[in-house]
This record gives sequence, C-alpha cells and structure tokens, in this order.
Amino acid sequence: MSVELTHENDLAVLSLNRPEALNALSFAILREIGEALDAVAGMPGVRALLVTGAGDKAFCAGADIKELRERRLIDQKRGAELGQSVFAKLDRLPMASVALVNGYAFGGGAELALACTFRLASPAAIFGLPEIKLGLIPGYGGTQRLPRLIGEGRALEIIMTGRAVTADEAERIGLVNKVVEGDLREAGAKFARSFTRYSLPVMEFARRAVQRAADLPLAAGLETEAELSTLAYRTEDAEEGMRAFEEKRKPEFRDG
Ligand code: DAK
Repeated sequence: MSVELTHENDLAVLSLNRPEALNALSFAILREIGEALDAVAGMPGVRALLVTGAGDKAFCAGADIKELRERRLIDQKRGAELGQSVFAKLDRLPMASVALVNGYAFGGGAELALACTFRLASPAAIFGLPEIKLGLIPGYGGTQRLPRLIGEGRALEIIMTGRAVTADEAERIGLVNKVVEGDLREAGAKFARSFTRYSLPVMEFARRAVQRAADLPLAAGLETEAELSTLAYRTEDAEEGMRAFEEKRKPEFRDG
C-alpha cells in the first residue's frame, strides 16, 4: 500500500508513502487515497485529518508523469475526473483536513494540498503547478481552486509560468495558512486542536457556507448563510454553547 491511514486520538493521518518517487500520484495511489478518505469519513472519534507525504523531500511531486503518456484521450479525461473526484471527497468529509507540506508540492501534489481545508508548510516547502512545462495544464482541480484561494492574476501567473513558489511567498499570498519551524506533524496536531474542541456538525456548516461563497452570487450566498446559520440553532451544541456562556463555564459539545 502506498497510502497509510493511521489514527492518533482524535486525529487521523493520511500519509502518501512512496518516497522513492517523491510520493508521485499514480492512478493506483489516487484510488487508494479515495478509499482512505471513505474510511476516514466513517472513523468514530476523528475530529480532523492531517495529510502528509513520507520522507523529508516531498509532500508529493505530482501526477506520475511516467504513467501519463500514450493513453487514449478518453482515458485522460477519465483520469482527470478520477483525480478531481478523489480530491473533492476532502470537501465532503465530516471533518476539516490539514495538508502538512514538508517539501515539494508540485502539480497534483499542490492540487491535493489545495483541496484540503488548511495548509501548513515547513520553511523548505516549494509549491508549483509546472504542468505547462510538460505541455499540459493542471487536471486535478488546480485551475479552479488556486484562483479561488489567491485570486485570478496570481493563479494565472503561477500556472502559466510553472514557476516555483517558496514557503514564504506561499504564506504571503495566502496559499498556505502558516509556515512552521520544527516538527510539522506536531505543529499540524497543535493547529488542528485549535478547532477540534468545537462542534463537528457546526464546523461542517461553516465549511459548507464558505465553500459556497466562491460559487454563488452574493445574494444567493447570503441566503445559504442564513439557512446554515439557522440550522446551527437546531443543534444541541448551540443550546449548550449559549447556556455555558450564561453559566460562565466552558461548553461541552457533543456533536449533536
Ligand atoms: N512522476 C513520476 N516520478 C517522479 C515524479 C513524478 N511527478 N517526480 C519525481 N519522480 C521520481 C524521479 O523520476 C526519480 O525517480 P528515479 O529516476 O530515481 O527512478 C525520483 O522521483 C526522484 O526524483 P529526482 O531525481 O528528479 O529528484 P530531484 O531532487 O532531482 O528533483 C523534483 C525533484 C521535484 C524537482 C523533480 O523530481 C521534478 O521536477 N519532478 C516532476 C515534478 C512535476 O513536473 N510534477 C507535475 C507533474 S504533472 C491529467 C492532466 C494533468 C495532470 C495529470 C492528469 N489528466 C488529464 C489525466 C498533471 C498533473 C501533474 O501533476
């Protein structure tokens, strides 16, 4: 197996484990990621998912270039759809995901990080969508998620030049949430624990509402927000949160 899924208390960790090829995404690995994400969705007690790459050189160097050649056009389209649908599973998980980018995150690797809810990077991390250098463009969501995150001008520049983006620049332009020194896994766990104590269903409403922001005109987006924020009131956790405020104590959320 080139994808490992482990469980540490309330955190699941999905690790790409093909360091000899810089964790490049073969179609088989893409399928394994899909299966692992299905498994995470059903894991009791998991409140956040960390996504990492094995080895100290790469998060993931992108699609397996050696596999991309000499395939029928229809198979290429199916391949793009496979990658897109696997990464889209991250959006639909009941918990947020955090990409821990410890080195190269190129092509499909950058797209995997982009599909996570959050991104943390080590100072040595390097991002890029270098597909243009292969005569290609990104096929696993990069042309859609990158401009949503950092704006059209910056996204097009990165996609059309294929240039590398350092961790510092990635933080400055909002491509990563934070650059962290030291042990990235530990930092990822600490980052995740800054929100895992809150209500899972309510956090899911927040993620849904924000995800829709990029797709909807403002009026429709506000309607979605009104619906989801009203739905939050239906949870027992909202009742507990407001009662705890009045009673001047910490709330105990039960994901209900
Ligand atoms: N695919 C396959 N193998 C890879 C790889 C990759 N993306 N990246 C690295 N490797 C392998 C290398 O071939 C090498 O294997 P051996 O030669 O030892 O067998 C091993 O990993 C170590 O790599 P290097 O020797 O190259 O290591 P360096 O430190 O010298 O360089 C590097 C690191 C990350 C700068 C370099 O490896 C590199 O440039 N890698 C390629 C990065 C890249 O271009 N990634 C984007 C790929 S395109 C689709 C449409 C589009 C796409 C996919 C599907 N459909 C329509 C279906 C495009 C997606 C992409 O991601």
